[in-house]
Amino acid sequence: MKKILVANRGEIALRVMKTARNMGIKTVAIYSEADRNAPHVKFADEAVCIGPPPSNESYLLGDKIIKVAKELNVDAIHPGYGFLSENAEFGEHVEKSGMIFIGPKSYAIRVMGSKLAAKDAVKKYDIPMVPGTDEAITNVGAAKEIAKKIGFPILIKASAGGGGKGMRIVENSEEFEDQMKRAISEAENAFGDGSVFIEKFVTSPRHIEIQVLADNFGNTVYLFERECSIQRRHQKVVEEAPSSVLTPELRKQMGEAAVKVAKACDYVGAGTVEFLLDDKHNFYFLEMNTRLQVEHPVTELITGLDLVEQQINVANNEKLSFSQEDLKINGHAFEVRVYAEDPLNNFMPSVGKLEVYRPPSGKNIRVDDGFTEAMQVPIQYDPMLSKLITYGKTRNEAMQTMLEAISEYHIEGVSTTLQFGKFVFEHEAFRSGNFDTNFVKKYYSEEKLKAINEEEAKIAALFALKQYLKDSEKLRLPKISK
Ligand code: MV4
Repeated sequence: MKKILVANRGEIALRVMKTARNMGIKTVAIYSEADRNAPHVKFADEAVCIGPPPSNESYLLGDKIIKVAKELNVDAIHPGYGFLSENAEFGEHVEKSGMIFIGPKSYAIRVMGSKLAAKDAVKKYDIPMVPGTDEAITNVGAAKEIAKKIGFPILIKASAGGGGKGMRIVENSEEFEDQMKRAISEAENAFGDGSVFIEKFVTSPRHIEIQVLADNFGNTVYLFERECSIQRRHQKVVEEAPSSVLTPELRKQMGEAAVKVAKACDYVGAGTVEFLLDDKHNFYFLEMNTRLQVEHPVTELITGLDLVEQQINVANNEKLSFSQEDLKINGHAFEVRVYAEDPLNNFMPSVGKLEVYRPPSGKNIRVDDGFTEAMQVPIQYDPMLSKLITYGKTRNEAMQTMLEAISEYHIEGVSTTLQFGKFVFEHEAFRSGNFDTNFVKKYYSEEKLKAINEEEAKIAALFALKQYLKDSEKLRLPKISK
């Protein structure tokens, strides 16, 4: 592999290119007109503008991207996350055009893209699943009887959904028919596939996902878990590895279950198997994400592996150079996603110019970003500015480093979720490890954050005053009357 095109933008495009360059592989960037001056464009050995700002006229134009890649003699295409990364046809077209798609085979993408097909594929492997139906509901009356047996609340999920899209909670049997009708028509509209199924609603779960890695020779390993329960409306905000609640035994069980899920769909490359963990520490398979995920760095920090390097090696038809027994967890890592959103205004996207952009640096701090000072944050794309990642020998050390790194991260011109990250890392429930997916709903409010900010402003003012009073003696500054 001599040349890779990265079919993506922002921090992930840059992150993939950095590894490629370290491996002696040339890089090609594609970009939209909104991203002319973006770091991923400047970093790449070659860059091609593929269209106007809207994603469906640029980053989503699979065939155009393939054409560009062929013209530039590219050997492989890395899709990053989002955009074309879980588009089975795109992967197929890349391979048909004589290039390598750095990702799984289209079969795995298709199977896991349909929640019902995924359930069906893993059925024979004895993977724990939430009680529910495993076929598309055609008879609402019969489904209602099943729901009564399972017990309310139940959740209606769209087979073509995922990541929280197309889900509906039903509290009692009276509202069942109505909710079911809505769910089916919503799924039809959103995905062009009205297949829905029902599951028992696990009320306060943790969201734990397992990173897996597989080569073309039947070797599949798990790279342990990421705890992703701190999320807001299915948008993850803080992730960590390892989880503070898994015992070594449970870790092994979940890891081995994840490997079976990967095998069930002939998985090749880096993938993630999502589980719910209930309050009694029962785990249930939810879905598999067939891409490199945003939060992959926390896994890299605790395993010492470069996941993009592993993806490239596997795509190059190399065998994994290690086995499960070689893998050990070393230390603890956190990630805070820094979005250009205002946590004091319902997390509204806050676009504008990055008047000041100074990320922290130092030992045990990693910042994956795709922005520099004075850049405009485009409105067309995901508002994530960067990922702030910290490492420590222990969870406490990594938490402490995160709080320091947040306070050293200077961004002006747009509002960011950094102060929301600080709120999480100062919260007793988070610090003790005693939290679930309801953390944000349960503990966060704009009023609380405002109160913390005001309290801090008061303390800062008092410190300044104390210092002034001290200095005014020495420096003969004007005295403040008390
Ligand atoms: C669930 C669930 C509880 N019970 N399924 C969310 C993302 C997608 N992967 C599936 N998700 C969930 N599925 C059952 N049977 C809880 C989640 C879930 C969640 C639900 C509501 C609000 C926040 C959530 C965060 C993580 C997972």
